[in-house]
Amino acid sequence: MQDNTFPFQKALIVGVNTNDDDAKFLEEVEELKSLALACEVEVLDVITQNRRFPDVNTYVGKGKIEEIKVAINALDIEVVLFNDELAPSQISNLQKLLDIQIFDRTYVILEIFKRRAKTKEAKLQVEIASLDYMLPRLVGLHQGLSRQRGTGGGFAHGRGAGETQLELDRRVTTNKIVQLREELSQITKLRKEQRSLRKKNEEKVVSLVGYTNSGKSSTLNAILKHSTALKKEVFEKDMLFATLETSTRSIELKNGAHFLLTDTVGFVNKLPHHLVESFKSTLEEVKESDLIIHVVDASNPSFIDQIATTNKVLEELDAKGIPVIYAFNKVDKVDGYFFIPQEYYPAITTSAKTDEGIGQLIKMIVEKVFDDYSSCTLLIPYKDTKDLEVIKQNAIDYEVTYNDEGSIFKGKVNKKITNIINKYQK
Ligand SMILES: Nc1nc2c(ncn2[C@@H]2O[C@H](COP(=O)(O)OP(=O)(O)OP(=O)(O)O)[C@@H](O)[C@H]2O)c(=O)[nH]1
Ligand SMILES: [Mg+2]
Repeated sequence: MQDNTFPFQKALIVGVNTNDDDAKFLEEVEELKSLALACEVEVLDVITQNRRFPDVNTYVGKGKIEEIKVAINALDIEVVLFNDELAPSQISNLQKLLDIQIFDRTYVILEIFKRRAKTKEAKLQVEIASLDYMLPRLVGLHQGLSRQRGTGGGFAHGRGAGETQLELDRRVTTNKIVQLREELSQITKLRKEQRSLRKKNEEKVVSLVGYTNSGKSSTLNAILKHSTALKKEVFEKDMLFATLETSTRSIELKNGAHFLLTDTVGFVNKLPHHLVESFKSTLEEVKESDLIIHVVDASNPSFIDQIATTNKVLEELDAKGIPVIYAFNKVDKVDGYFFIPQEYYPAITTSAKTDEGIGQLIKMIVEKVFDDYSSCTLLIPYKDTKDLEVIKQNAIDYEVTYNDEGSIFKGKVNKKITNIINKYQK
């Protein structure tokens, strides 16, 4: 009998461990559990199999299929989650064999993105990614969703997902993707225009990237506290994919330095390729940054793998070659001293929570981003005060004193105003 009082769908995870690194595999399974929980799906059991490759037809071997069937019956399982992206044929084979809703890791991640997307752009991106993913899988999903039991929580929750997928045939889906892409490209164009405007203003752009939940949004908020500009904090929360849209804040420091700081969507292990593709336009900002701050959760035992995952996605985005500073965040949660592995230099330990290292991080950002500024001492006669204003706008770390002849300016100045500076060199 169906238990309608249980708000979460009851799930079983099935995973194939293809490498020797058991700890990494188990971490991945744990992560899938949290991803599922974010979709109101509770994992009651995990069945794993060590194999060199997943089975091409059924992901796991025949014997395991029987084991899964037993577990489904014993635990009253409503949905089976597979730890990898399944091929369309695997979905439809498994669907026939298990006669239950089945979803793969990609689907779960897409589902979370769907739930979290707020802006028009994010919604479009997620929808395109979902349709791209579903197009070759319509048959298998169709079979599975026709059996939907409609409990309170879970994947079927109030979304009418079943009906819409039933109705979708390949042609309709393809047309829809074309139409959504067109809509997205209009928004992307607007973004591009905004970016080129910023370029014209020669604003420096710094982007925060990193694994989901590492503290990117919190780091942005912590840096904002050091800014003299108006503050509007970004959303931070202890959940996977709290941030789906990039948001940019202007940071203005007491020393005159100002730059734009962009918060971005987090990355995750096996981030679906379709998502990376459709989020590319949002992540274009990263590609055009002057500097990337790679935020790492230093308190997470898998931080090295998480760095590798993030760097892989950055590579996919063609964002390699941009200078990177690693911020090993959440050091307040680390017992004892945190040693930064040398290969990640330049790097710093931070805590967005306690503000530890944030001042130093800002200093490193300024040094890196304003490395085309040069130190000078200038004497500007009082009749040329207008020029002094221009110089101050293009300077950092400066001080102005006054004597009988005029204002004495000492500081670092942007080379682009060399012609003005040259007039007043002491
Ligand atoms: N103890 C501690 N917690 C932190 C620190 N930085 C962030 N957190 C917490 O970690 C959780 C995730 O922080 P976010 O800033 O939302 O992380 P994010 O990288 O933006 O995550 P996504 O947007 O989901 O990718 C929140 O609960 C934060 O309060 C830190 O330095 N120390
Ligand atoms: Mg965030």
